Amino acid sequence: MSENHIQKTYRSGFVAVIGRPNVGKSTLINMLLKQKIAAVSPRPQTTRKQQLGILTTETAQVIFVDTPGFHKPRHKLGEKMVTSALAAIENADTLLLILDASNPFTPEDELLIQRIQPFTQEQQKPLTIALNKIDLITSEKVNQILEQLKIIFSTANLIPISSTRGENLNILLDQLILQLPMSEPLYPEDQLTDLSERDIAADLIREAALNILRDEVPHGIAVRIDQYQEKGEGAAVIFATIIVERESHKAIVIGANGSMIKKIGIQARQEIEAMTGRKVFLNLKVKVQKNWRKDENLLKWLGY
Ligand SMILES: Nc1nc2c(ncn2[C@@H]2O[C@H](COP(=O)(O)OP(=O)(O)OP(=O)(O)O)[C@@H](O)[C@H]2O)c(=O)[nH]1
Ligand SMILES: [Mg+2]
Repeated sequence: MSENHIQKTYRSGFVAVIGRPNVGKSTLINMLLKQKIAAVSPRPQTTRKQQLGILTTETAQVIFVDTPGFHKPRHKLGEKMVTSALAAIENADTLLLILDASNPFTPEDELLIQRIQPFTQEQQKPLTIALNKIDLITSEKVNQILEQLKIIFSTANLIPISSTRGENLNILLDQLILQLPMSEPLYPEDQLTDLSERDIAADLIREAALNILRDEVPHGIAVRIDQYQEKGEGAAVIFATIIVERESHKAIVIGANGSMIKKIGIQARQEIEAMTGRKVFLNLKVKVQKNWRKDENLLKWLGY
């Protein structure tokens, strides 16, 4: 550990990154860490369980807790996702609420805002609100939303950002660090996340499926890693199963002459190679598990 880290002014703590599905929570964490650790997709409910993104600097260690998007659950998996987002709020030192500037006040946003009130008001947990995706709207519109937010949240820090363009991310980071308690780093300096490569690989395969498949199929997909063999420093062999809820979905995931699963495999392999820095051999198969999202045992078996 470097000298700086034992200084009395060092700060370290947990930032719960919360918001409705698809507002850009995981994108923001990947951008701040300058490394992709979390799956991201244009579809809601990409993140299914908590994941830490650990950013260590000379003055602070910021432990971002990526959470599943807050929504009204319709099955056991959804319930677990929402419970895990709420647990992150409870355990964090400070809260970072992400809103999508192109659609900032949906009923889901409002429900979440209500749910965090006891923490921000009674427990006085600091709240920062990042208005994300400002690249999608005019600066007049940004100012208008900020004015509205100031009325609702008189004490929160409000920061307009664009995660994909990297706009205002340093300002946001500096603000968050000020909210953290004085403490030595809580994790080793070189640790980026709490998930294993194996878990992240499963998420990257699901991410590829979310990106490539249309229709209703993607939400009913889970990925199970059957074998993850490292072949020295430079390579890994991965066998994985894509779990779907119906026979008809299996046919869609495989595609004509296996064209779809091939596409998913290529994209997933490239992402896993980028994440691990290893050459990856990826072997995918598809299996039907009816109603897995409602089955407690299957959910456990799949790591949820
Ligand atoms: N235009 C624009 N798109 C963004 C920005 N940040 C994220 N996105 C896009 O928004 C989509 C959702 O991003 P995610 O990071 O997966 O969102 P999330 O909040 O983690 O979603 P869940 O895990 O489903 O809760 C992706 O297509 C991102 O590329 C931004 O600043 N500008
Ligand atoms: Mg996410």
